[in-house]
Amino acid sequence: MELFTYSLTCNAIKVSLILAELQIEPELKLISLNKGEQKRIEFLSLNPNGTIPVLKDKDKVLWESNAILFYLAKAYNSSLSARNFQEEVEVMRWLNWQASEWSPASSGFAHHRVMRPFWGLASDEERLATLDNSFKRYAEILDQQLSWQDFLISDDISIVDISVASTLMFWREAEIPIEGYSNLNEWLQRLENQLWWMETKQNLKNFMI
Ligand SMILES: N[C@@H](CCC(=O)N[C@@H](CS)C(=O)NCC(=O)O)C(=O)O
Repeated sequence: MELFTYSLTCNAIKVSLILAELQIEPELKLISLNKGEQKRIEFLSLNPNGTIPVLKDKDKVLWESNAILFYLAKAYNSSLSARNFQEEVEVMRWLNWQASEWSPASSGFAHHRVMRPFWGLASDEERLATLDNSFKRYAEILDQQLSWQDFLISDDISIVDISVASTLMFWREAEIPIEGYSNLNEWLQRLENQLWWMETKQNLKNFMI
């Protein structure tokens, strides 16, 4: 298995988290986004969108991080998959929400406060100032969903939790305003207590050295 990735971004983090949970170590192909390697012709033949992550598993080439989560969980018979039709519908709903609403509202914090400084670029304070309101709107939805169960689609972890929590991996470093959302905080703590979460976080810290 080969993973074309740039470890620090939230969509890449999703895939690293599930691979750590499944205890699969793919061959890592680093695509340096700051050098524009994702727009090179060889890479575009794998993903015409020119974005990471891309997973190659035998003859299967997959882009779109949520589809990669779905594929890995199913292909490797993971308990992170939906267990019945009702859960499948929930997985579909929350993965779409993650991509269309939550990611735009939450990924900018780590981008501006972790990734850009890592590349030696200034964070865009004006852009950051605009993020708070939309973040609050969607954090409230998450907090509400987590008021009656431990994880987003049930009391067990699923790929939805990995997908949604990926933008919060650096919540402390990126000063993401999660205080005040007690259910969300407890959920994140439950995820942070998982060995595969800790291992992924440590790998990211090593990447930044
Ligand atoms: N919807 C895609 C988004 C992929 C995406 O935008 N990846 C970012 C990193 S998180 C990227 O490669 N950006 C580089 C670029 O757009 O040139 C997914 O979930 O995989």
